[in-house]
Amino acid sequence: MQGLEVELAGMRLRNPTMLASGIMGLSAASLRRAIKGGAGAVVAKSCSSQPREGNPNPTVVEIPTGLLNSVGLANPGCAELAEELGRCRGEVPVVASVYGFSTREYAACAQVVERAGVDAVELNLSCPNVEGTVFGYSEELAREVVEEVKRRVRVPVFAKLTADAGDIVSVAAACEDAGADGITAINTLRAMAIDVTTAKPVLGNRVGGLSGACLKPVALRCVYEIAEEVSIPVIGCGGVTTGRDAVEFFLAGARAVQIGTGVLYRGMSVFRKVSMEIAEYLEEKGYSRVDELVGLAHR
Ligand code: RRO
Repeated sequence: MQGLEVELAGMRLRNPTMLASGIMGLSAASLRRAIKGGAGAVVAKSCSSQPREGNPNPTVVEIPTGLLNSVGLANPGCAELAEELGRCRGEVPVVASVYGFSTREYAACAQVVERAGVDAVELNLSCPNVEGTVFGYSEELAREVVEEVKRRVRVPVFAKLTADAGDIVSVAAACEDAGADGITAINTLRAMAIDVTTAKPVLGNRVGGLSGACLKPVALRCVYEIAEEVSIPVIGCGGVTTGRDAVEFFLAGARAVQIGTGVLYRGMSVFRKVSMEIAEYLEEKGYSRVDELVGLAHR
């Protein structure tokens, strides 16, 4: 498809759709399915230095307005995941998502996945489901992590932030100042559901992260405001299901979009479908490249 190629922190993407972290991203086989489904890049499930089993079931529930998850960073540890990611190299950029309970752990995980040959690292500064510090709630802590990781790795580093932070725009600015190569906005929002029959929270962990179409207006606002403040690329994430959703994010200032819950709604070929819908929009409006849309809503 013509006009869909984009450049993101030095990486060339065949189209601006990316698999979001956490969705099917623990094995090379599932990442390959997303690539076959047309993704321009894939982000793996977040990993920590040690393996984690995650939270008690149920960890994923569908609610009328979207999806709630409290997975709890279940992963085999960065060394094992890195091996898997090494098997996906080649066709499209592969991004590892790393998590740390300390600045040092973020940096160590980033080094492990870089050695496996990933094309970029996304720092998960915003997981809603793990006990401990959420580094993305604080400008100082986010800055510290980004600075340390940038000292240790050469691949592009993206910071994934949350609107649960008091001021996501200031956190994004601190990340840029610390050397981040891009901002991913946003992670899921802390949320819950209660079963009125049992009078208990539905998720095993009580509270989880909300994703899906209902997130789009919040994510779009964040991308719009962050894009006003920073000059590094912004990647939109939250409620992208159709090409029109993606176009809204480009107009707000995003250079690419990540799709997570949308995979559940439209299958693994959602990336190809969304790309085709973006191409149709470009043609309908007389644009030749998706880049031409980036930030137009700021005029
Ligand atoms: O694993 C999870 O529970 C999880 C993570 Br790490 C995250 O960043 N966002 C989310 O909604 N769930």
